[in-house]
Amino acid sequence: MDRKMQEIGDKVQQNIRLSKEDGIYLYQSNDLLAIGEMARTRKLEKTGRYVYFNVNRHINLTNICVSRCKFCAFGVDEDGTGGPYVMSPDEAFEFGAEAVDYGITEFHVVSALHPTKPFDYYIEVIRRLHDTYPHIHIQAFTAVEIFYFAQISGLSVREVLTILKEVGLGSMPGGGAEVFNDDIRRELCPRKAMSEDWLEVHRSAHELGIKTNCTMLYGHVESIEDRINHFIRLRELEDQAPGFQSFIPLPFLPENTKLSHVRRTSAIDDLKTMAIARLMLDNIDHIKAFWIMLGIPLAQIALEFGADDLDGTIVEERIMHSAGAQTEKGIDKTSIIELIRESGYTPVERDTLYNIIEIF
Ligand code: V47
Repeated sequence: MDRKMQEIGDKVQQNIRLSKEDGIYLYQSNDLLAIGEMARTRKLEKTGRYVYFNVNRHINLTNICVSRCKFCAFGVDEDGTGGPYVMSPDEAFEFGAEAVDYGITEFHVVSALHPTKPFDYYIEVIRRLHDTYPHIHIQAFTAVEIFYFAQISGLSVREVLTILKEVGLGSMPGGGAEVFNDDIRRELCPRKAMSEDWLEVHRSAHELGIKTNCTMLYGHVESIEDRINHFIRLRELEDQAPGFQSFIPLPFLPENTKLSHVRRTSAIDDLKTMAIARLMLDNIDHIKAFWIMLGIPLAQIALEFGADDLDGTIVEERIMHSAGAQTEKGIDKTSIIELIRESGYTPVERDTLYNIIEIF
């Protein structure tokens, strides 16, 4: 181990925050096991041998989207190819209700930026699910959607969040963050919230007592410096307005996107990113290995690289599968418990807010 790596190791041991230069150094290093070991130590300090999962159902209300981000294979035009669909509030309700008997504790509702549906439509979807199943937590709408709802309704972001909270929104997922470099956003996704907009929505949510997650989409056109800047902006927001529960690194899946020429990230990059996220995001407790994207074998290994959560059982994932994810669209609870046990960790079913439901 060289001197700089030793220095970073000492900082990690003494809980001293890593700098931007440290983060870049880690990315440039080939000493994957040293990086993994530091991240594993941090994970063990934070959450011991627990590895969390939840039993949830994803409901993607529509794939019709005015944003049409270059990295996305899910969004389509209203009158175009690719099977445009939009669920009515009744259909969304039925789709969610089907999963209730499987013991889900969370509805994970994410939409697209639909050209004509009014804000009332989204309110109605949340209200219906919450009124019938008040015990099931609703995690809904990325910051990009919330920002869009404010634009289409003429309300402020704070008003949009307050209304959604009143009808049953419990927390927000972390999507839409992509990478906080507005030159890249202008190139890949110019028609949606910019970096500061995304961060401000999460700040408002945290101030209103709504917990959120955060993500980073990596492995497209961004640089290592962009990734480290992204981590730094997330942890600065968490310092100022705490409320992030977990971070989910999202490796870019190029299939069926306008960036299909880009090579998929390597396992080395995925594991490094997991570990460096754990080390840089010292004020965010949970790091998720989203098995849907990584695949189960790599998600299991990621548990040795700082991850402490495998997300959920999901049932029917659409966004990543449009972009070529080869994994199943869902997994049952017994299998998720088994794969955590196989990795030598203790499976813990959690609710969305990380309250423990059962330790297996
Ligand atoms: O915002 C879109 C990303 C996100 C692709 O908060 C892609 O717990 C890779 O954010 N390749 C949506 N990624 C999913 C998401 C999420 C998933 C699971 C859990 C949570 C959580 C959040 O997926 C989008 C975008 O950043 N994305 N297209 C693609 N081709």
